Amino acid sequence: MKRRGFLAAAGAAFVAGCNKIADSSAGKTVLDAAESWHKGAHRLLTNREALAPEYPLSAISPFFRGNGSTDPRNGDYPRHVEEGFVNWRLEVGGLVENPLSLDLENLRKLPQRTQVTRHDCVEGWSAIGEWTGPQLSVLLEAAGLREEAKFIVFRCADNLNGDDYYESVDLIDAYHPQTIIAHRLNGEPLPVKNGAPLRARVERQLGYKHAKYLTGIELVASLDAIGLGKGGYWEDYGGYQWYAGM
Ligand SMILES: Nc1nc2c(c(=O)[nH]1)N[C@H]1C(S)=C(S)[C@@H](COP(=O)(O)O)O[C@H]1N2
Ligand SMILES: [Mo]
Repeated sequence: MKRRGFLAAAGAAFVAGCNKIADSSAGKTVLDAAESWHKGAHRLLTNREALAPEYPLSAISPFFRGNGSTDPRNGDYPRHVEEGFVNWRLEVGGLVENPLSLDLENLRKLPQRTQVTRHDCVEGWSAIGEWTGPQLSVLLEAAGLREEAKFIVFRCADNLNGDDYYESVDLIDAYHPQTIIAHRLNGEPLPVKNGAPLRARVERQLGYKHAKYLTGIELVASLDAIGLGKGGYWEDYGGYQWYAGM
């Protein structure tokens, strides 16, 4: 999709959001309508395409802590660690024309973006790190979005209390130039504690949106059928807001 096409798509999504409010008498709950309005209002009041601040190398934190899952022990993950992630795959699927199954070599051969950014966790800590990887937009262009696609769901390998971690963003954040699938932190392959071998960086959003241990990127029309329906692990189980923009 060309940039212009994307802006048009975002505009269409906003109009669709307004239509939802108009339809509220026809079965939509008032809360649904309010949420649509809220998402639409963010698009009008803030420039969602603005870049997050980037920092000089000298600002990099000496230690980038790990948070949440830092050493997954479930499923095949420990085997992948032992193998050096040579058999890791990132699946791009759902509402796409050409599903992709990419290994780390495929991802490293794509054009790369490197950015020094600050990570802010709602628990009250921040860290600055240098992240490298292909832009998510490049993967989405390769896969080709179907018209119904409205959200990106990040699927993760780590299991927390019975549910694998998952997160989601809309297409504005998905196509944001600083949204990358990072495989390096501070010039080294991602450490396990920070999401090896792949994690999302969504720089305009709070820490919990930056899904680690990425196995899949799924295009969906609605978040209703994902987890408990609020769009992410912490949204479903911790009461966090879906929109975590800064
Ligand atoms: N798969 C997965 N992704 C995750 C988490 C997690 O537990 N599992 N924790 C989130 C939270 S709350 C934060 S603050 C960041 C922490 O990233 P870090 O471990 O690199 O500091 O990852 C986010 N992404
Ligand atoms: Mo966090």
